[in-house]
Amino acid sequence: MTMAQARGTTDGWPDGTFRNPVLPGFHPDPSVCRVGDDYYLVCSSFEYFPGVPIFHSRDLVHWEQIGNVLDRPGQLTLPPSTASSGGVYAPTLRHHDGRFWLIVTNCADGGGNLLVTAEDPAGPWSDPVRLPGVPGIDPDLTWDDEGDCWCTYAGIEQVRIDPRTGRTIGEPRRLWSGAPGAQAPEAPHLYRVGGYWYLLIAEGGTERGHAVSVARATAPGGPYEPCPANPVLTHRGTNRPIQNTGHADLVEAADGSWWLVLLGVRPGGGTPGWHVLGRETFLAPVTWVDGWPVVGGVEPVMAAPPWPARPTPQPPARDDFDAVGLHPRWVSVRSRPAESWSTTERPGWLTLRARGASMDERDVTFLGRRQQHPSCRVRTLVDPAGGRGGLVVRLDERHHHGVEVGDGEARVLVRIGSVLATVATRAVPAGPVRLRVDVLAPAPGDWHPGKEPDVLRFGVESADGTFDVLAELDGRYLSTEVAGGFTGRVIGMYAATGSVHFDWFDYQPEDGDGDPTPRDGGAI
Ligand code: 6LW
Repeated sequence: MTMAQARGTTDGWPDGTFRNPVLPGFHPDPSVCRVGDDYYLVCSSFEYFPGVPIFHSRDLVHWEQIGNVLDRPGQLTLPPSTASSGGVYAPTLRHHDGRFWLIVTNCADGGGNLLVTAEDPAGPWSDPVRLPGVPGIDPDLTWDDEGDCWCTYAGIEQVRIDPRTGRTIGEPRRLWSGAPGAQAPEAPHLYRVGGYWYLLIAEGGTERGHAVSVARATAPGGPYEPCPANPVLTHRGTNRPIQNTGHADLVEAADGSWWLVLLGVRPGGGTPGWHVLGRETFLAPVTWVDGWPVVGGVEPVMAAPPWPARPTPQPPARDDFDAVGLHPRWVSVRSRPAESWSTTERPGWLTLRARGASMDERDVTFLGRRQQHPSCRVRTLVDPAGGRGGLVVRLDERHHHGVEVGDGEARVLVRIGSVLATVATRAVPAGPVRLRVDVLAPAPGDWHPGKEPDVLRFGVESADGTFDVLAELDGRYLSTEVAGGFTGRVIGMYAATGSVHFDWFDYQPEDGDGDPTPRDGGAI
């Protein structure tokens, strides 16, 4: 038994291990910072509103969402012209001078790089300071010993900025572009560790060739010396279950140990492999050897950190919509106008008022949450009340499957690229109807070259729980390899016409063995 396993019996780590990903589901481009014993982490959010989900942890493994950094229109505008996978890319979160600082790119029209600050990471965050002089994506923030603030961004380039006004000072300079010939040097983060400035970057693109490389210098502006062991992390060309590893951020834990948070994916099915949950956040230990970081692997089960587990509160499986406000995990596409939703029109119910007439429309009224588990069961009780709406699994406007009710009928609608089909219908009684989707990952070892990554069963549930499956669909069409882009599946409710009411929404993770008990004892 290892030390970690011995500790596991007493400090809450099951078997002395933790499970990766630490933030499952569409949570890419993680950036992390520590303040005392508290860790905070943010992710990209693209076309979803509110933007930039922020999480808190006391052990780097268990994370609780405490808000969204860009949670009001004055901070984040995603006009209808915003394409899916446009919008909010790759934030950097830092704590400096008693405040939290977040810099991020809004790739939508009229967006650009912006900076917000907060005393409390749960918010409120300030109105944005714009940085028109900082071109490109993936901005990083760091301060040198003189107090000068440096913004480093994809390319890899750097410019000094005044973070209070957003003005640039001097000209941008090129720092490094990673391995000769490698595509997409991006996601830079710059750290002072001992006598060196370390520049951590991603390269190879965010797909199977993704990698993390590092260079160091004695001043933030360089010259940079590449690590002889680059890339310090990549899973390219391997058969590991976690692929596309890259876009990392480094953090020193309170005990002096070092860790990376990074994005990776879990492709499923046959060849070429389809990942359906988006790019997820993983945790990996780091040691320092001869002045360079060495990553201790990114695997589904990892040795527990050398401190007690501190599980964080998680939302319950069921959202009853009894509160006036919404949990921060709920996201809409591009905007959430106040007149498009209500929890008070019919108290105890969520009312969605239609704008765009289907999930194909960029202004559809939609409220969803990330699919975070390979297998899960999602249900909602919906009263169409003369309108039309339902339960949908969304990748983007061109890739979504759902079951909706209206006019006394339930129907399963499938959108795959330019093809839209109603694949099943059945009559339903007037009044509230339970809609359900089961997502089922294949059993381990169930593989052939054309095997789907998962199947989705859509249908109607009766009050005794009997599931009338109207359609069973191949999940590959709701994967990133088919749809393209940077996001992952989001499952939720929508209104296509009228005002549609939802009494509750259940998201129940299921283990591969069919046991509906979530692995973290109730946490979703
Ligand atoms: C992000 C870039 C990347 O800006 O993907 O994986 C882009 N890395 O750094 C979108 O998330």
